[in-house]
Amino acid sequence: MRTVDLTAKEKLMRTVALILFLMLASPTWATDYYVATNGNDGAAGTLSAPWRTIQKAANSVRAGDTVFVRGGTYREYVRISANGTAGSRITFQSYPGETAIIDGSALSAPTNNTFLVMVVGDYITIKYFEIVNAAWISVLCTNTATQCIIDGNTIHHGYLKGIVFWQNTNNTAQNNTVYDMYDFNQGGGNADCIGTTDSGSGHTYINNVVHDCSDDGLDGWATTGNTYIGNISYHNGYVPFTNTRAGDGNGFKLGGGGGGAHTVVGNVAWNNRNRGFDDNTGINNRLYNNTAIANANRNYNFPMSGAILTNNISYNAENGSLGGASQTANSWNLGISNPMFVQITDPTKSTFGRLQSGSPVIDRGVTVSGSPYVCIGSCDLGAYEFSSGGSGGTVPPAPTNLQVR
Ligand SMILES: [Ca+2]
Ligand SMILES: [Ca+2]
Repeated sequence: MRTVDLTAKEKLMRTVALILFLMLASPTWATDYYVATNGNDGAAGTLSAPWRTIQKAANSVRAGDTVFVRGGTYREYVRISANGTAGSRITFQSYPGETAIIDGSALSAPTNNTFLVMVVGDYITIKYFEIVNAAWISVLCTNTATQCIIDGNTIHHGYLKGIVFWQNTNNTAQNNTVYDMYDFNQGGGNADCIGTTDSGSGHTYINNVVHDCSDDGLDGWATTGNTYIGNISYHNGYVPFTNTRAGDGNGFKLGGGGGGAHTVVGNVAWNNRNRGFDDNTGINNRLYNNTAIANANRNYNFPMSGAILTNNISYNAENGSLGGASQTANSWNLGISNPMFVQITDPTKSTFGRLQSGSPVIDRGVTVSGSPYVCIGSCDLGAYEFSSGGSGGTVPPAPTNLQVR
């Protein structure tokens, strides 16, 4: 009996092992494809025989696939309608160490849309591209797209908005640099660096740097429940790279069209033409540990109900109405007029907006339950926790793919 028992157990274990092996070894069919400026759309799409157009790749991919685009300039509209899944995203990216440029100049307008890069499908990632000279919106995730991730791109010199999430939910823009958007024959009034339109909710904006767009830096108009973490927004609202007045000029516009209830943590608004952070009629916005400096028409403006402002810094400009806001441990509540920044003249340097060691805002904040801001000791005010070595403030998301650039 003992021998029989052991054999049965052994068989069972072997069966389990076989099932596990089959599960682990089961192919996902994920394929890497390649596009190059010297490629051919009739080729196989491999590294040695790449395609010529990104659109050919977009027409060919399935869930789990990655498209690597070699360095060089691609003058084409890109429309991505394939769908990834939660576990098998479809990724389009510059080939490691190279930069693929999607250039909208010298293109004849397509018949159905003028969005330079248009994502229609779900679970699509677009990363490490340079996207320039769009005749309308540079990158759009449409109303049929969800779980879009726009990551690490440089988007500039476009006509309307740089990145738009349109009538949809749960899309992400992170680590992008967006600048020089200007709708010159609309007076500059609609060219946000990063915007939304019509409706939507639950979008996430992390660690983007946006500047010199003729309307707003980050505009959450008509959307609710977005999260803004660690973004820098500056010198918006002017004809790009001038001081000539153009559109609205808010660093962060947090309402309008029924929008609001955004969570805004660890961001910097500097030198915008209008407000640094503005509710724009949005209610229930929450702002923790942000820094607003020298915005020309008020740093913070929150007359609407339900706003919560905690641990924020305002410097070198007045605030507007804060009549609707619950306020705790902000620099103006504590009577701190000079937070003692390392420097506030060059936002391209990592010292921008950081605190000197003797700053009076160090350890003066309160703990905010649920805030993604990381405090060292007691919480400081503003976007960057003072540290002589540790890591505090808003912690960037872990890289999903390492790349040498
Ligand atoms: Ca706007
Ligand atoms: Ca601290």
